[in-house]
Amino acid sequence: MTGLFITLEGPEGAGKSTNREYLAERLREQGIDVVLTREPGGTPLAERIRELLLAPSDEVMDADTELLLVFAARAQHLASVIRPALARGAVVLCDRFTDATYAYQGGGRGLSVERIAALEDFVQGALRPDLTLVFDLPVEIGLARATARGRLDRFEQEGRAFFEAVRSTYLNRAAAAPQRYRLVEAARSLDEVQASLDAMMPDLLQRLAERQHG
Ligand code: Z5A
Repeated sequence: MTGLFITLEGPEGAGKSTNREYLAERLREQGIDVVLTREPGGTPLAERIRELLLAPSDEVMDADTELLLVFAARAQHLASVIRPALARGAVVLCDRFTDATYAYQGGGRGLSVERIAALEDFVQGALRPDLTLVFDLPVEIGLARATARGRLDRFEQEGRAFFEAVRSTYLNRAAAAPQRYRLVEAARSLDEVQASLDAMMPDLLQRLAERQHG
């Protein structure tokens, strides 16, 4: 694997999608092969699983069903998109990955870390992101941004305690492994957020060069 695997994480409305595009542009300006993708989804089959996960429904989805669907989509995404891109030396920018599983199914739904970790090992083997940018902001700001966009998906209909648990899981994971995570204060203006991403660019380029040249 000579590429670099970068994931963007954080609660709803934190600006992951907006800034994913911005980062991809900055990297492409340097002539870098960038693959932009997202989870759940990223392949036609995984996008169909995403629809099942996000659609509000009268039938309550069991938390284990939700967990298995997330990892089923991830297995397909890894096999079809992420592993081939990393093998050819691309930078993969992925909007959410397994940290979201720890945050939503672990923190939000209360499933055990051990159960999630067992599936992580089974589906991913040794593969973990090289770098994870955690876009952090107070829950009420993120929910206001998501609500302003219109109809809420199945996750966005959860209550405040769910989103506080999601946020604190992200913050705890980032604090526990500072070499892998970078916190981005996402409540600031878009210009300020993007200036902080620009400041990370030398580190990203150096990590990629080290990976590609051994
Ligand atoms: N999920 C899960 O449970 N388990 C898993 O393992 C995985 C996922 C992988 C779908 O994800 C759901 O799947 C997600 C968790 C679950 N739950 N939900 N809900 P998603 O990534 O598609 O959903 P999302 O996080 O809700 O996406 P989002 O709301 O689009 O958030 P975002 O991508 O971080 O934000 P954005 O689209 O870039 O920005 C939102 C709005 O805010 C938009 O109008 C922007 O113009 C605006 N914005 C962005 N930045 C700023 C700043 N700095 N200032 C002002 N306004 C801004």
